[in-house]
Amino acid sequence: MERVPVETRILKSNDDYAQANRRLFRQRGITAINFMSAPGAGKTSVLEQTLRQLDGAFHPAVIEGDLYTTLDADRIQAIGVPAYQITTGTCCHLDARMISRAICEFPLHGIDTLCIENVGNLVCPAEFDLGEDLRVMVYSVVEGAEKPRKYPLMFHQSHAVLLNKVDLVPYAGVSIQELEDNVLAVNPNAAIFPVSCRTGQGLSNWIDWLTRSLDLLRAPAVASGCV
Ligand SMILES: Nc1nc2c(ncn2[C@@H]2O[C@H](COP(=O)(O)OP(=O)(O)OP(=O)(O)O)[C@@H](O)[C@H]2O)c(=O)[nH]1
Ligand SMILES: [Mg+2]
Repeated sequence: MERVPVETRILKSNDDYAQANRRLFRQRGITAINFMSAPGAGKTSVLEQTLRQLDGAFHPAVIEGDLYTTLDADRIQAIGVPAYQITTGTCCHLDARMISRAICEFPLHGIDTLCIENVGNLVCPAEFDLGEDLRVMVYSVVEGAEKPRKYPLMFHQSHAVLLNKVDLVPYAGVSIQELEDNVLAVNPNAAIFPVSCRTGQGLSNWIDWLTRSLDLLRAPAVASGCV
């Protein structure tokens, strides 16, 4: 009898659900974006700022992932964007099956951009394809410049890395140049944006990049999903 490692089987099953999600998103003309970070790096703050500033050409909705509360979905609904909360209990990441269930219950009619905020965790979320088109990592600069080398997977997997909380650089004493070099060492293709959700610094560059990426992904010629 062939022995299949449990982790391999879990990821294979996840990939099947992710492919089904991806097909469904394509059919409905939805671009899905997976926002990942360690707890508290600023995913919901980035979403609040981004959704406020995306122009009316986009029709977004948000799926929130958290262990227990609906606090983040409440924040998104408060700015007038539809939001659905997945509470994972003890599970430290979202998986494609959770997204598959959520999109059965959460009407996506008229939605063309689905933002998914993953559970706060610097490691596990990056291992699970959700069927998304874009992966965006939010990193709090106060955590230090060396983390991309210590925890490379999420940095490596992400199309864009937002270096958030740059307003705190004077207090944290972290070098943004060293941090950017370390991100590029594990992911030379990453689009990197030093930003502050507190002061608004750098957000327009990020929004421009996101808008261009969404336009490209919506164009039929790049229906393969690569940016
Ligand atoms: N100084 C500063 N604080 C920020 C910035 N962005 C977010 N914060 C604060 O950081 C804390 C966490 O922000 P959230 O947006 O909730 O972070 P999150 O990644 O969604 O957190 P979880 O969903 O719990 O993982 C909040 O107190 C925010 O006000 C920033 O650019 N500068
Ligand atoms: Mg959050």
